[in-house]
Amino acid sequence: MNMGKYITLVAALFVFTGRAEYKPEPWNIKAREEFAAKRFGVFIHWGLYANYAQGEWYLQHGKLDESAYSRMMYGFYPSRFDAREWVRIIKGAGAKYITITSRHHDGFSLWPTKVDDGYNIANTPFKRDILGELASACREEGIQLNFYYSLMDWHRADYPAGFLTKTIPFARERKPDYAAYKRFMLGQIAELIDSYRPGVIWFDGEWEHAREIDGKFTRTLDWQLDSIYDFIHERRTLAANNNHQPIRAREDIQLFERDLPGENAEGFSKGQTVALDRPIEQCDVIQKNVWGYKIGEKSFRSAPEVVAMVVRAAAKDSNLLMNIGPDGSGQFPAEAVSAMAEVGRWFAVNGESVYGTRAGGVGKGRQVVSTRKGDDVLYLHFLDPEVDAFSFRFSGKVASATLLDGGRPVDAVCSADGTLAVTLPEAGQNSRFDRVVKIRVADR
Ligand code: JFZ
Repeated sequence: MNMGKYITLVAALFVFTGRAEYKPEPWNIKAREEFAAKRFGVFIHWGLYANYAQGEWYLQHGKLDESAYSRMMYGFYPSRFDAREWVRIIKGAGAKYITITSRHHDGFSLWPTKVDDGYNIANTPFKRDILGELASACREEGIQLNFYYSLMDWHRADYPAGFLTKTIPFARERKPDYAAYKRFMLGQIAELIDSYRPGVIWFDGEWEHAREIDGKFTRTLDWQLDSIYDFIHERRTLAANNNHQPIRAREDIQLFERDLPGENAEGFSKGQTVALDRPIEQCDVIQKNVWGYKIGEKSFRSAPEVVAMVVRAAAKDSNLLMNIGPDGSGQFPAEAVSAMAEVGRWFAVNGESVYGTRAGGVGKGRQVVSTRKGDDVLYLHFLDPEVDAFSFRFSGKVASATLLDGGRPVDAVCSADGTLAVTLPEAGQNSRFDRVVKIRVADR
């Protein structure tokens, strides 16, 4: 074969196998759009670590032995776990989906998986299929269920330990074998999708093998993520990865951890370009500084704070995934329950200004932000109790301007120079919650 023919053949093969350029299928585009329209979800970090009540990293932070830590499997009995009650609280908060840790870094699985070595819920005294019960409760209530899945694993001997996993005292002999570990992961992911039909598989932990070493971004393991994403997509499920890296073609959602596009508040999204063609999701915590329940952490976000976070995210075209860590009894911390109930009361009145909206495009820093529905409706969110008025460039015509809560008319005065001045009717009342003005734009 001459060289020219060879090159043509290779090129044809690339096109044929679809490797040249990835294009999401129509079901996938639709699923992304439906996911983005939800705007508000609740993250749940739960596993054996809930019993230690020191956060989800306690195996590593506490310098525990993996073999000592994992014995908690025989003491895991969350007697108050009630999936319906969780879903009632979450739905009542106004959230539209749940993302739960099917398996966190400690390697313990919250469902009776058949493909592991027995380190899962079936071998606890509790025995019940937590993900199964949650999936049924979500299906009954029309809430989407998604699964966090850790790529990094602190329990399995075949996992090729990176810089972090190596710090964990491990009694057995490590036999790094990524092919075997990947088979295990794909087996679990197939089980998760076939049994519980999640909307999204949400990965985390890639970063232990992709980070800066001596000032140079270095990958110490080839995770073969494209093939994992293809495996998930074949099963009509979305894939996301919390890796703080520029988004890959096959990743369906761009994740920001405790940051919003362009804010880099926690330093995680430094240098991250925003994907304009993908839904965005920001995750954050209600019990501060921790994802898994921590008994000594007394600081919780208030309801107005949670509402403001969802609204600021929506104003940047992003969802908010607010984490709650249930305790070892299976209950959400009381502070989270009462805050979420208050959040729900705000959403019951103001939800239309968040669900299914896009970034509004106008605003004033963190004080006033906006969302919109098409070109017909603009929602102004007054997030600062001290700010009751806002002017912005506006070339359209206002059909009506009302306070979403109660429907009273709002002063919205157009000037000849093309600005619209909006003043709240309740000026001076300093509500702790976001006050929303709904502006209907007239047909021109
Ligand atoms: C991870 C987990 O380690 C943590 O326990 C929690 O589950 C959170 C949602 O995700 O935290 C991260 C994720 C990414 C990086 C660091 C910590 N990273 O890219 O450096």
